[in-house]
Amino acid sequence: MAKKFPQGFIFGGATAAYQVEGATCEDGRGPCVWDEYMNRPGSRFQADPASDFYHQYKNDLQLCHDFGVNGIRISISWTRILPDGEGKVNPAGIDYYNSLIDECIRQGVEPFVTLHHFDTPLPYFQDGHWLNRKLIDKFVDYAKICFEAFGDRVKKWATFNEPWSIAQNGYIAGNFPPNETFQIAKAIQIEHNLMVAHARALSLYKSMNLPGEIGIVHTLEGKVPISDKPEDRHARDLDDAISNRFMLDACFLGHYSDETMALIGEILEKNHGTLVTEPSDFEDFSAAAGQIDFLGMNYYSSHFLQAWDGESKVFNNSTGEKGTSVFALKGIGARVSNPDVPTTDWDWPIYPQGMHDQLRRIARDYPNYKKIYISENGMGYKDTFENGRIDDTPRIDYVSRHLEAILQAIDEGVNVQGYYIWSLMDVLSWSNGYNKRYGLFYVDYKDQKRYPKKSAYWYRLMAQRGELV
Ligand code: BGP
Repeated sequence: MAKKFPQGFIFGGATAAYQVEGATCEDGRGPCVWDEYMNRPGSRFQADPASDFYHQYKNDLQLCHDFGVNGIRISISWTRILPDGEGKVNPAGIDYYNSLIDECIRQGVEPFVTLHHFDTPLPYFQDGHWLNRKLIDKFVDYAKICFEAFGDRVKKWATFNEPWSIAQNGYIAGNFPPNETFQIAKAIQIEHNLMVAHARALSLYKSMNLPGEIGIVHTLEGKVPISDKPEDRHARDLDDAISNRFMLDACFLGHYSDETMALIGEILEKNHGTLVTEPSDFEDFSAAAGQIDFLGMNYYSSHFLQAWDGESKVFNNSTGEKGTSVFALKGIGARVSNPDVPTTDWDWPIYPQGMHDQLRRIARDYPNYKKIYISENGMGYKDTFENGRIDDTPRIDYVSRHLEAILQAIDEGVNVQGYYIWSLMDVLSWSNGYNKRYGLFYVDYKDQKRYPKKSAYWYRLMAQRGELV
């Protein structure tokens, strides 16, 4: 198999505003849902200063430049731009992102900008979050301000990061605010509402004739039946429908297929829920599906599914104590361990084949997809820091096996044009804090100094040669 990446392939690094910026109270930024959440008594960690990217972005972009990282995923903090979520624009917020974007360009590091990476303004979160359709209009208004302010220089936009994580983690697994559990119908409604907001922002962007492209970032979790039994295969189909297929249909078909709705309907029935849609939603879907420029695909892991007819039960391993996770959902299935597949300390199966299979699946089921960027992939690891050296060989192994899976899919005709490692530098992990590190660059949180890990040197060599090394 060819080890060369296609011409122009992006070797990027990914970040997200809330996980790297810190400075949550500086320069007029308003509160987002996570500020209130992390500041509750008993919270295990805080978002200040995180990786202090708000002040250190020039150093980080210099590191990108020096290490061959030619693309960076950043997100815009909605409440830096609009402290109340709507109304008066905060000039300091616009200034910050202008400087950041200009510095990216100056260093030859192309910015890939996500409008919403989990950090909904606090007042909207308190007013029903994405269950409240009012938020759809608010999001589109905010998107317009960003397109107008930065759209001359930003050439890659994503509307949302991982709608499924907002829905699943907040309303099923309970490890994101509002910490609800097993509200499966609410999660499906949120997915739908987010797809409407995505579609409307995307069409707005297209109507503005700006010189860039726009898509969405989905986390595509591989779903594999643990056996060939029909009931395990059906559990796989159900989990795939709620996690992946429902939203991919909205984004790329412009409607929910009958097969998808049969699976979603079965899940809703078993959980005594309904989905509320409006006829105009499907006009919005269809208009956006005809114009979407790319899929941003985040891939970390796959799940092995077994039939499950019990009640829902979940235990989130958020400390890295291997082997403690539990995940079984009523009307869907149980995610079980596969003894042949290794896992990270946080129980995420390491399964590059799943990435290849998801890439092939996009090309097969959504042939209008145009192109894919791998917008996140990487390994959470408890790095050890010894005299300024960080030997993260397991991470290099993880990433290189996933890049091999990508190259295989490219070889088979899937159009993948870039890879953004999660993460550029060590960052705040939403529900795991600071001991789960992902970065190419180690952050010493005591003084915010950066240290290239072994993986950073490896990544640079690969980027220089344009081939897997
Ligand atoms: C994705 C998010 C990222 C990042 C990553 C790693 O779901 O888009 O923001 O956090 O996962 O997840 P975690 O930090 O939970 O290990």
